[in-house]
Amino acid sequence: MIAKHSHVLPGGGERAFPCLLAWRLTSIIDQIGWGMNVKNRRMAQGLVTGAVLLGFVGATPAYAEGSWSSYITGWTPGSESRRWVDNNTDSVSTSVSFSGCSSDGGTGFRQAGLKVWKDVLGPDDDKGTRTNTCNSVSWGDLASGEYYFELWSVTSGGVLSVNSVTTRY
Ligand SMILES: [Ca+2]
Repeated sequence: MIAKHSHVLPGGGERAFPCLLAWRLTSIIDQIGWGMNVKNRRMAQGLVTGAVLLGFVGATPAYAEGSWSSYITGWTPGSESRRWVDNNTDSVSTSVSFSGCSSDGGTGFRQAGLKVWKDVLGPDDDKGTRTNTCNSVSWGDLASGEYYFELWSVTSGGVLSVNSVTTRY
């Protein structure tokens, strides 16, 4: 953990609802499916759970195991995002997408250097810096762990705002 600024973004919990619904349907099948043998009941549960999750996750892109969306106002180099936990249950590349970028320099927003850190005991693990030109940048399929990104640099000026930030992992 690197203790710098504490510009932690709000968010999270967006996946709780489909999981809860899938659990409810699974328990309903448990109640009405007592006549089935265990194997058929498991299969029915799996089909319903899969259908429910597909229906909701279909709205978020590329089958990522997780994502969160937020925004940035008044970040300076050193500002950090919220943390997210990647369980590495898929092979999705970790990415940070920006849209609606502005900075306080005379020539307007050009680019932001973003560094992803793995939050570990002791010095955090640097996963590399990518140049975001108000698009999407990726770090590849990262191992399981807790991550965040840090604003490393911004051009032009020194203060960054982004209307829409989406992190997928
Ligand atoms: Ca993943």
